[in-house]
Amino acid sequence: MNNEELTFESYMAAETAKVEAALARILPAGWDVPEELRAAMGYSLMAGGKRLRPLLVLAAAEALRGSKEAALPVACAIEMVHTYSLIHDDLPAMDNDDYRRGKLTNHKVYGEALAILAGDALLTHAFHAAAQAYRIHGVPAEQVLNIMDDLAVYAGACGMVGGQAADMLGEQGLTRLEDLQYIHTHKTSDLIVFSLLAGGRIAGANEKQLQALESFGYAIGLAFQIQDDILDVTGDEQKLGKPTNSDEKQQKVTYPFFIGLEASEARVRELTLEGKQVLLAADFPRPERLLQLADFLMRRDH
Ligand code: GRG
Repeated sequence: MNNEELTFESYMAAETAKVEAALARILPAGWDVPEELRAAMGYSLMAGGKRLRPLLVLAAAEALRGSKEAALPVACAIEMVHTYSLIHDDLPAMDNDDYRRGKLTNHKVYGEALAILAGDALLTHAFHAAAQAYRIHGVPAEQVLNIMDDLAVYAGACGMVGGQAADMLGEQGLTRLEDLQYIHTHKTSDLIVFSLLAGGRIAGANEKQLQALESFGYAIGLAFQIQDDILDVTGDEQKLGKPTNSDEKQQKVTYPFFIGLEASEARVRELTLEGKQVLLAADFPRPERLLQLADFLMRRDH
């Protein structure tokens, strides 16, 4: 059976397995890495998670009939960056969380210093991983350079790190929905947009196609984060083994805090629809998996 004939569930299972296998090979056994550092990196990288960002890289490449094999190194790179951000976010200096994905957080197992280094190593190794799109799969060097440039920008000071800083600095007095939206855009949507652009670039997307992927990404990225805010209020984090304190939940300034739960749910549906319409208007040869992923994110319960 070829890929297009698989049900969405089988497609997701097959793509996730491909990503997991590639991630498991990311630090070859022969490389001279201190054993504890290797273990700390692998502990969080291989701890499950939805693998959403890699799946978006692969689906964007597929939407433009690009090679998913060639997209795989970049899919791994973005998951490494995402994993580093989670490790650092859980540290005592930031969110001070004991559990992530139902397991003890990295610093709870390896100590703070090694957790910081594991995050640093995942971030820097991500650029090496992305380079394999050129070295092994022959993606043109210019495309890979653009992907690496995007990665630095979308994950860095004007992207995810900037969003995290704004979140931290505004923690005491966030009073406007626009400010929350700024945080969501950078902290969450930027890596989603990067993933879509990277898949598009691997497939040789033109400027118009990249613009459509970007608009789609910002729409589903915000929908994804509002859904996260909704799940925060409705308490599904407990399913992941993360104990939540009900006072903490009520105090959190999230989307439902500003516009209420029902309006937030409606916004998730609207944004998903908007994103899908942009993609359909762009006339990609195989947009089906991206459209299905958008619906999947809207319906998710964790
Ligand atoms: C420390 C530089 C730095 C950044 C941290 C990712 C992040 C930024 C903070 C984590 C907290 C949070 C709610 C971020 C918003 C993005 C988000 C919803 C992350 C969780 O992503 P999922 O749901 O996680 O894809 P899994 O576990 O499925 O990979």
